[in-house]
Amino acid sequence: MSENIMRIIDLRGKNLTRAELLDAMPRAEMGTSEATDLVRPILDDVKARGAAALRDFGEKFDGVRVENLRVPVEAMRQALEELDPEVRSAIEESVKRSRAVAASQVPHDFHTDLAPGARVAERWIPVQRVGLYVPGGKAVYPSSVIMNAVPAQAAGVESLAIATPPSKDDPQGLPNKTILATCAILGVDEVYAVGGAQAIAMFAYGAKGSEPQDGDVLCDPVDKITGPGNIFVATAKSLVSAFVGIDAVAGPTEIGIIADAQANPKFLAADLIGQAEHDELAGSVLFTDSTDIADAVQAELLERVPRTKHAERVRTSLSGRQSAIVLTDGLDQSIDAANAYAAEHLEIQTVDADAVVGRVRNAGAIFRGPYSPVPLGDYMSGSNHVLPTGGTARFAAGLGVHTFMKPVEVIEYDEQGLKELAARVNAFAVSEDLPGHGECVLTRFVDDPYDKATL
Ligand code: HSO
Ligand code: ZN
Repeated sequence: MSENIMRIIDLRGKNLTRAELLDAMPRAEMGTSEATDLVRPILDDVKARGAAALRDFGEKFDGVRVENLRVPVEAMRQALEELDPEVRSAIEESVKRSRAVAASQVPHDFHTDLAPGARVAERWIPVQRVGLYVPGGKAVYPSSVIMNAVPAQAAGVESLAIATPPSKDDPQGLPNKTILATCAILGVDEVYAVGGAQAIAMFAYGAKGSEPQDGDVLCDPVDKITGPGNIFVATAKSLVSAFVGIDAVAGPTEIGIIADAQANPKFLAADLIGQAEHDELAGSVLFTDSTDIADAVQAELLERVPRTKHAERVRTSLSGRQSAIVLTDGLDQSIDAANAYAAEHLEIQTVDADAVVGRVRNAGAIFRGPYSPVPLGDYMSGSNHVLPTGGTARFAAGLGVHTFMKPVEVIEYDEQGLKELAARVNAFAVSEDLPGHGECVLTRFVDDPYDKATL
């Protein structure tokens, strides 16, 4: 018999502390990078020379010098016309479901009345202008355009720009056609054929034009940048994050699955492979208290991995140290281990799935039951597939309408409301040796706030 593909982490009979449990959970070790030294000059050059620098970097890194950095709306319309009808129908269904969920996600303004004339309100205000980066190259994911653009639109973001690398196979360097068609479906008409760190610079600083077709300004600066990208894009995002908003910088994608003896090993094996297909570093972790299931899944993997298209990538990923079958004493320990791992995606394939869902504390998104597999969420469930990786689901949430909005409190006190608190605000201020603070309040009620005798 050939050797099993996934390693086993056996937690049975071990009563681990939280720290030990965290330590036992598999994860890839990320190398450090020298990208900063390469990225900083790109940012500076785009800041200084705008579109001229963008054209130079496109030529250098993408192998094509693009005249029309701003993609003509006509090119997007045409890409949509030429799109395979089946793919078009898939994209449209995905957009429809994502829009429905996003619409119910829009947070409501509210207020709290604390006393007569004393109210604190909260207003949710959309970010005004957002830049969305869409990678090119091997991993072109129109689904990620949907996942970023739909919540931004639902939030009421006024202007949304997309940047994606030019393709050197196109005579004008137009970006990937499915991406352009998706932009047309989404109604996004500000799209730039600009990739890499230079695209992030363009969003962060804006870019002045350098050719007549650019006008004076090619691109206005944005308030927040979202979207995935390679190490250079990620480094550029973190460098500009001092003055422009960014979403989280994602690590390799992951799946955790909690399964009991009743789960279907074919489903489990397929779902582990589906995640591993993304990347040699993708993490796939199965938590189970059933050795029969563990054995059956290993057998399924031996059968299936050689038959899937990206067999080598999948094998590398599943046999890497970031992937494992975690054997537990029972459902309780499976749940504890899954909470410690804090998977980006967590599938629950157990008899009483709802009871398990209720006990999950840490996961980017929870896929409940055998008919809610992760790829459904990747493409079309209506949920968002931009989720916290690397254990950050312990404190972070996935992308949503909230990503593109800010809650702002409005303090609404009237004379009566303030008067009731005047003496106590003053006392607090004096205790912090900031009497000028107290005088702001007192001056509204007494003739001479500096004369302590009159207070
Ligand atoms: N599973 C990926 C998203 C994706 N899958 C896009 C296919 N296309 C990270 O959540
Ligand atoms: Zn995926």
